[in-house]
Amino acid sequence: MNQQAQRVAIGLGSNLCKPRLQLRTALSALRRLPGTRFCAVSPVYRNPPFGPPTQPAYLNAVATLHTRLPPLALLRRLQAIEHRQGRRRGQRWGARTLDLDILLYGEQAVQTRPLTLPHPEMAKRDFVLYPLAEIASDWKLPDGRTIRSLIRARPGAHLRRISY
Ligand code: ROI
Repeated sequence: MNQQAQRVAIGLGSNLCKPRLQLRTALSALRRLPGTRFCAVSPVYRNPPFGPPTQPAYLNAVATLHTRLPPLALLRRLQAIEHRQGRRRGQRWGARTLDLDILLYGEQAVQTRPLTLPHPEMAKRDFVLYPLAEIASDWKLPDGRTIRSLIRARPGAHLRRISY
């Protein structure tokens, strides 16, 4: 872990087993990651499922961290947190107790088998862009677009801000 700390954005999502509690527990786990300083967390948004509609509404939020963990080591840590909180990989796009996605890792573009950065779907997902814009609207993707500019064309009408 000898590299310089990088700013990263983590997307959190849950729609099973007390989602509010799932997010709070995951945030505590993020605060305890080694080589990592917790920076900010967005409000929580309740929103309908993207994908198959036959599942409960989601709670989503985004956290930012400064970490010395390299991308793959961070991914493994996040998967361990998901697993501890009962995540079992089943149906693609199915309901889940906890989803932790690395959205942005500095301004790096990474294309490896388990990890693509920026997260390939983030620019299409209001439930990622809206919370991220509340804590890091000036962050630039590797192609130069800011979060603020990505959100401009998106209504975000189905998102409802709630408290933790
Ligand atoms: N839909 C919403 N609203 N929020 C999510 O976090 C989420 N995660 C997913 C799928 C199933 C694609 N849909 C989602 O993985």
